[in-house]
Amino acid sequence: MPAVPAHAAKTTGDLMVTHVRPNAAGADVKNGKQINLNDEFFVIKNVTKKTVNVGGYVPDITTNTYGRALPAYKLPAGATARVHTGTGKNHKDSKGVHHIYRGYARHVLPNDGRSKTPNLRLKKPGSKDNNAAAGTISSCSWNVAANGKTYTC
Ligand SMILES: [Ca+2]
Ligand SMILES: [Ca+2]
Repeated sequence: MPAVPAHAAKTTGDLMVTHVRPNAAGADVKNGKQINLNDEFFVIKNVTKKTVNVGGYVPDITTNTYGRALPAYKLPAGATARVHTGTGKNHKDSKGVHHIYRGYARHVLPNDGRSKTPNLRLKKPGSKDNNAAAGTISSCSWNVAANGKTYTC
């Protein structure tokens, strides 16, 4: 058996939050404009043996109420998707990683996660973005996130 990390990601549902990059590489703001939004992301994995439509799942960032449900996207069995903060066309890249875009015009994941635990909850479709636990299937916590660094949940 491979060693299991002390804080291994887990889920009680079909999707699991496995990684997060809370702090996009480089500056978040340039000339008063929020930039590099798509280098801020979290990673979800379909832990089932069937395709799951991620549409409607609610990523609830526990320090704000910007939460919008994920767009419809069919994530194959066992596949992983980066869920980007900014705008783009949802797709699968040449390495087999899926990319889903949330369409914000600003960064939404706190670079400093010390004020809350967890920092991100993934909730079942129909759940509220109310910074509370109801509907949570998987979650992620971090501390002070370095520029462009990806963390394991
Ligand atoms: Ca951020
Ligand atoms: Ca929230």
